Amino acid sequence: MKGKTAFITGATSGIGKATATHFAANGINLILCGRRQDRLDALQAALSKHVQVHTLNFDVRDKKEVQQAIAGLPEDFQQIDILINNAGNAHGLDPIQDGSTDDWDAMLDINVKGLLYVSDAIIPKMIRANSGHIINIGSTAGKEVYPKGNVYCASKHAVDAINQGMRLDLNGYNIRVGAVNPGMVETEFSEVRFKGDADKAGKVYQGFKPLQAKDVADIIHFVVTRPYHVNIADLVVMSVDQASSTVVNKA
Ligand code: NDP
Ligand code: 8X3
Repeated sequence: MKGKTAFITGATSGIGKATATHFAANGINLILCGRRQDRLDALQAALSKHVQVHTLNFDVRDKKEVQQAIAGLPEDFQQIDILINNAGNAHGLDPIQDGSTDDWDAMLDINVKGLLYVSDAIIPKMIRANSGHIINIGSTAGKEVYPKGNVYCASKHAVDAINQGMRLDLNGYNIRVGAVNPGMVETEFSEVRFKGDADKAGKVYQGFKPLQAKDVADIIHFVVTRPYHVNIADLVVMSVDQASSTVVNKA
């Protein structure tokens, strides 16, 4: 994998940031994406000591921005060997009858349409190269539905379907496609879900040992470092304390 280039969306925090750090330590060049420029700059400064790093600032919801950012990549970063479709989040945790349509728009636009816009811009490069690896970050929320999870779960079920669809349609192009579906991971995810309420977010991870972003990054690195003919199609990972979205062994 040394000298290959990975394109990571949502690299400014959580799973994406941990994956960028883990990849850099293993010699994988990086294209890091997000909207928070200060964080992109800090990551570039830290990780470019180890590998080549290019940053792109765009909102995955903005189709034009996505297309222009990827079309304008410098020559050295034109070939993308690994795409980590990670940018995403939950907005709200409400029964469907109380849900906000703005929250629903955000989740479907970011987690589903954003993932598609980025993939649309990168898949042709992989087809031309007759090589590539796409990892879609799904969730246990894409495998089951939990109370009040309604639209977030729908968005991750869509990622599950898109992952399967990509693998079917790209069969024959020598491109690996697979999903990594984590259970609860302690990141900024719940802070975003609860709109900055750190107390409420912190309680989600209290009383048990949740996955950490670096645990998921380690698994993503394992997935990309298998022999090229080995494609891990769909991987679910949870804390030992978690059995399903709703069954969590809390002290
Ligand atoms: P974080 O909130 O820590 O990170 C989310 C990342 O997505 C940030 O880097 C953020 O960057 C980026 N992002 C969010 N919205 C946009 C947007 N509109 N355009 C571009 N980038 C965006 O959460 P996680 O690391 O936990 O989440 C990463 C992925 O993992 C998500 O797809 C999430 O659904 C999934 N997941 C998370 C789990 C968890 O329990 N934490 C469990 C299962 C799956 P910026 O704000 O700078 O744009
Ligand atoms: C994030 C995990 O359980 O909050 O996808 O849906 S959960």
